[in-house]
Amino acid sequence: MKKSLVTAGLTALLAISMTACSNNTTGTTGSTTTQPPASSSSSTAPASSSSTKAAASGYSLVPKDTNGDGLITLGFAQVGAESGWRTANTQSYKDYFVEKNGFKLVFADANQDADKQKQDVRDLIAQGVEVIDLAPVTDSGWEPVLQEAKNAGIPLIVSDRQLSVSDDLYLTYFGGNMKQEGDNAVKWLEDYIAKNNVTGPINIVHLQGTMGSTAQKGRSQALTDALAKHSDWKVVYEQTGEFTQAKGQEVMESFLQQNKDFNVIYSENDDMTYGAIDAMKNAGKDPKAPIIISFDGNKSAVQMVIDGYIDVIAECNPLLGPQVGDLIKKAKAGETIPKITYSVEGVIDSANAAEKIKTAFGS
Ligand code: GZL
Repeated sequence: MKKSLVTAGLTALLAISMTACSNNTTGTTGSTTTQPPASSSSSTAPASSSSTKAAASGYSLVPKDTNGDGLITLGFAQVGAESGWRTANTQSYKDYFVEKNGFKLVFADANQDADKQKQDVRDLIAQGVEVIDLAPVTDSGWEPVLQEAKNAGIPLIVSDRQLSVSDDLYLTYFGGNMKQEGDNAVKWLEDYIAKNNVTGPINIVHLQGTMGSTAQKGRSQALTDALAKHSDWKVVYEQTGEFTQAKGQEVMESFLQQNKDFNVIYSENDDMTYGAIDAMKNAGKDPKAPIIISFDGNKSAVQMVIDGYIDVIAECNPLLGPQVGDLIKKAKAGETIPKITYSVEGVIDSANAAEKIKTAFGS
């Protein structure tokens, strides 16, 4: 039971005996895991999908070996290198898209700059790659560039984060369902509160990811929906930490200077969570006092669940390379390709962290 949350009926007793309690951080919450442990940390996680025949979506381009070198040249327009998730995602592409698997990789790093990324895709088109995979920094303003790729006859796949564009501008999407990830995290908190008879206000510090990315929009929407459902939940601070550890620490430091009460941190990725924990430590605050909700599932974050710092991680699988490669091969062979395929993802808490750390990605 986290020190900063009190339960109904035992409030007075707990207040007296709290100092004597062992620091049992997540207590019996493990049984509140609200999702069956998913295997999403492996790159072969099953996925849910809504099948739409390519032709029906008004998109008929498929990958072809146009230069006859016996390989499919993939141009990968990556977000940047902002987080442990991103590093693992990039590595999964560099490991998979090699000649022995029938591919050649051309890699572009947008350094988290949405405008640069649009130029990156135009450069890949100019280089004549045979298929493009776009992991978009943010989800808007892409129609012209996608149309240029279509006009050039280069099939385009969207991965990791979705786009707000019509179906006839891309071949398929593969990645996480970010709203579902947020709903998974919210459900875990609701179950924790019920199971531990927590009363009193739930004061939430909300560290948002890169604004305008569907990772941030989906995870933030889940919290917005929860606030509408629970009148005693309140966001006492909301800032973007841009999915980086440094910025996450910086925004948490500025919040702590306000000396406001809080008992939950809802942090939209592990790297910002690390920064927030460092900020609490540097300010002389007990980082194990609040409930900490994080996203992704880096190995070091799973270890922090085991050590009682993080209470729950909503999984987000970065190991997309092999599954994107499989979709490309199926499309090339003329098979029906689902328009959307989501990774199946659950939550990691004290109940399954010891098992999950065995296959957790990254360091
Ligand atoms: C999610 C991905 C997000 C991760 C962050 O699919 O786009 O971007 O949650 C990463 O760690 O920076």
